Amino acid sequence: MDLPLIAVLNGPNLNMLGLRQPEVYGTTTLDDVEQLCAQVAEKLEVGIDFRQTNGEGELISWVQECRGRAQGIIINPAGYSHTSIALLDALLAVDLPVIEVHISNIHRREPFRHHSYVSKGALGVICGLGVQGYALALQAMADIILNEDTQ
Ligand code: CA2
Repeated sequence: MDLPLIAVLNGPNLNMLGLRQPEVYGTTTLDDVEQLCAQVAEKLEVGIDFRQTNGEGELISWVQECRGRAQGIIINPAGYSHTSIALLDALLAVDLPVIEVHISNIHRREPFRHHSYVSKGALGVICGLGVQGYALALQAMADIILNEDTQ
């Protein structure tokens, strides 16, 4: 039988992870994050579809494609968190559980990062725990999906 699928979507500039600004985002690359997610997913017995894009439209299309295909969405919308009502609308329309992840603690940073439009469409938000936030989000999402019938 097919494993439940969790989409792990990453927004603009996260392809730079580990290559610039290590004082803010650490030294782990996005490839390392994908490997970490794959390891955690294997243990949890869920599948993942891990992607990154710099385009707002592409990110929105990927959210729409999750309908009927994935059971949950983990998203680090990066800069679009703070600007994109269109991304929020897509997440609300897809009607799947959403967990928002930020590597840094957006509330300790510049005021313009303190508000996320995406958070209104998220069941939960993890921020400030580094790339480990992705592993924690996967654990929480697997729990939500696998126990859906009993909630
Ligand atoms: O902390 C996070 O995960 C953020 O979503 C990262 C975004 C930022 O706009 C959000 O406010 C918080 C930035 C992603 C760009 O990441 C880079 C990593 C290394 C070098 C340059 C950018």
